[in-house]
Amino acid sequence: MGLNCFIANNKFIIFTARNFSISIMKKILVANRGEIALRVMKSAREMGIATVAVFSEADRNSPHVRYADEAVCIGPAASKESYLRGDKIVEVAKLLGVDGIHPGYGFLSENAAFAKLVEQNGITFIGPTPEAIEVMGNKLAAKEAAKKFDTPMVPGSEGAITDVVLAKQLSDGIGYPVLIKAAAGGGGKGMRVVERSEDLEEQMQRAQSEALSAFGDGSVFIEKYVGSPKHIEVQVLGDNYGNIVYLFERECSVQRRHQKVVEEAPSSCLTPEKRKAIGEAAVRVAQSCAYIGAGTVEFLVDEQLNFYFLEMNTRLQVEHPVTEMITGVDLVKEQIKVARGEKLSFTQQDLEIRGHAVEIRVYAEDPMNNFLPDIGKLQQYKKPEGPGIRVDDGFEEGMDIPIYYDPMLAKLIAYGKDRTEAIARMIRAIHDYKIVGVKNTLAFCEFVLKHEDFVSGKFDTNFVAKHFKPEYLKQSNEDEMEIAALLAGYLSDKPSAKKASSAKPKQAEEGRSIWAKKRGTYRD
Ligand code: MV4
Repeated sequence: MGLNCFIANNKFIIFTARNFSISIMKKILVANRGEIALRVMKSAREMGIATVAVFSEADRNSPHVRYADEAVCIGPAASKESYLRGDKIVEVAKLLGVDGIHPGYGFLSENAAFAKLVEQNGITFIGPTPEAIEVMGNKLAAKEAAKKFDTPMVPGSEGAITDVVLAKQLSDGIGYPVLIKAAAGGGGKGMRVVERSEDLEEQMQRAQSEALSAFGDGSVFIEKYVGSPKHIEVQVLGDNYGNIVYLFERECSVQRRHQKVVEEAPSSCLTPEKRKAIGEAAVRVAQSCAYIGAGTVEFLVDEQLNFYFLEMNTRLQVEHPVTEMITGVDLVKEQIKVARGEKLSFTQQDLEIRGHAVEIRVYAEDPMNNFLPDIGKLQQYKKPEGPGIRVDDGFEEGMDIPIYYDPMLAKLIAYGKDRTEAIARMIRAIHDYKIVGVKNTLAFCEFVLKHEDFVSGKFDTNFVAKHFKPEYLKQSNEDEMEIAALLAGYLSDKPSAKKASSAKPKQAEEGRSIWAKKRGTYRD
């Protein structure tokens, strides 16, 4: 163990003590399920690392259990009794001689106490330090840390605000509308828009009591409300030696009630200058908590392209594949390498954007019925394939979709030389995807991808609320049936003479970029 210091922005940072020697990582336990458990185990296997799966009674027949070298049942279906049982997971890890635990996303991934417990038991937590998780887990602490590193913030209160009179003075000064947010919140929970000075007192009291009952912490803060923002996040990666790089941004504005629907990289609204500025701001946020591993810094971007720090996610994110596709970096591999004490093998100058990637999340939900989660048997399941297509999933044909967990069935990722090609490949892949037995969001995603405001890049976080109506899908279903009927008639008259197009994927050019050093694992 040792202390490490470095100078950034004329500020002297002292790292908390961490193990600076290269540690051996022969066996990794993945404290998760579904697609992300598989995703992590694939990279581990490529690195010659053995894998341990943990699973609940509902997941006995899951692919992640079969894929792992060893698998242990840790409890009943309910997450609280299985995937959230950090104590049991550490017990299993010790029993099986595990060197590192990867938490995936959700479940225990941003639980500082779990990260601490893992390390206290002599096992490497494949993620940031408990201190970084803790600071960024509290929105106010996160803002305070980031502010010291010259991070642009939405105008608002300094810290928690309890006094209504002060809150009113401040809000009158900022100008309405303002937004009241819970310090312990996140993902949009406990937010309240206040349109007029007269409404402030009532809304603030409501926000405080809501926050108290939801998070056990009633502190709130106030920000100017940005009306039509884009949600842009930056992927960062830090090592134990003070090196932090950014792997560009992901555009995540297309979301429905704080659930992301379509993500892409890069964002089509940024200029190279803005991209550099937002990337460097993200690195400073990561520096503010001496970040180690893969993390994501979220920003709000307004219509004038001003960007403001929102929060930092101290985990690997669902949408990480789009970043992998455009940079050629395997983020899970880098997480493992950093966790075992290696220096980052590339610098900021080595990184560049190649092409464009789009991801859609396929949920087992019914978009025609207010996105009601659907469960049942996957009677037919056939994935799309072909140039530029990647599917990260955790289910197979014949499997039951359990009710206990997140309804995400799969992530479909399309890569192309540019945005137009990526979108065209995505629409083709949606058509080639066959999911029978469970209602899903494929048609909804197709609606988004074909919408002129999505195609032109003129969209913000209001896109779905503004444009989507369930009737549109009914209409398109009818259209498709009509087309199918017409086609059937046509085909019965004349035999089809369909030509298959076979566009060859472009070979990666040699250069000084990271593409020359590493092969993009998932490209084509
Ligand atoms: C905002 C905002 C407008 N103004 N803050 C929602 C989730 C949480 N992380 C922060 N969020 C927002 N904060 C100010 N000052 C609008 C949102 C917001 C939003 C942000 C990102 C993605 C989708 C969103 C949907 C609605 C509102």
